[in-house]
Amino acid sequence: MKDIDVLVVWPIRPDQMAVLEQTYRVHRYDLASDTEKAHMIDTIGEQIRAVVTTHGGGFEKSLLDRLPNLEIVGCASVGFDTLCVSDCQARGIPVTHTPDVLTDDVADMAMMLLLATLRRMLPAVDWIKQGHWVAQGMMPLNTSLKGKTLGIVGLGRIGQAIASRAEAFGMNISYYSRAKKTDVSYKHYDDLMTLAKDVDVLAPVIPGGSATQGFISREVLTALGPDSYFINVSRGSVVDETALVELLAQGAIKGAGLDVFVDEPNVPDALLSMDNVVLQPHCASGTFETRAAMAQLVLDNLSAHFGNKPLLTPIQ
Ligand code: 8YV
Repeated sequence: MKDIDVLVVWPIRPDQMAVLEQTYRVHRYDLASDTEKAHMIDTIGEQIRAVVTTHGGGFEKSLLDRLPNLEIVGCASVGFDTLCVSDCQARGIPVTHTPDVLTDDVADMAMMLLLATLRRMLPAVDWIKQGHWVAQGMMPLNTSLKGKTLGIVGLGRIGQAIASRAEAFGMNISYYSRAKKTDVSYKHYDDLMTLAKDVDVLAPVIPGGSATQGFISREVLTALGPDSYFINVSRGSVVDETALVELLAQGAIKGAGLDVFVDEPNVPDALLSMDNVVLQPHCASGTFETRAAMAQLVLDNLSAHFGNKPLLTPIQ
């Protein structure tokens, strides 16, 4: 398959990149300057049969339109809000993503944010480092997970993995989705505002993109109340981030654990100085093991396509 031209818009893990380079004729669009990118597409755009990218690298229609013989896009992420999926599918080009292999790490991140936020782990570290323990004694009390209600918005694979973890910590689980799930016993809400009023912690676990832009609105956040928390491991775009920052600053929400933001890698300055938030740099799937599995899934999908076999994880 060395005669198959693959455009790398964003690289996957080094081990899998080595296999990609050994197997296909790889063009490193990611390493090219803007001038070199334009020349690359001008000269070999017609040869490109596959694209490899990630959520961070994305794949835009302007580039798709320059690849007349593209057959498949492999993306190393479960979310695909930065890819022109519908435009690809309109041309009969499948786009593959990486569900399931990252579910546990993302759910672990949600629990880490939950625990660190409610138990105020980072202020506790400062309590020691700043000498407060010596000078003032025990730090102020914080909040148990046990007995609290976690409201999950969108009970998909990752949402259900978070729910089962939270249950193990003694939390009650409620969820919002358009349709009630028949395979779970958690309390279902078909109204987001009512869920927000009833829970202690709200966690959206829904895809990014225009359909969910600002889905967790200022009104929903306000309905949470001053003793509640917000946890986000999905996409920054699903929440009114401006409202979230204001409500956190006002104490209208008690705290937040955030792995995703609207304008990554830029995080609102106000969040950087708050002691009631735990911030992570969109690294929920950022382990050696999971990123290797995601990268391998990209390779496996390309291999299936060019081997005329069914794709493993095409976006439907
Ligand atoms: C990655 C993600 O952190 O899979 C996704 O949708 O957001 C994460 O796995 C992301 O792909 C990094 O750019």
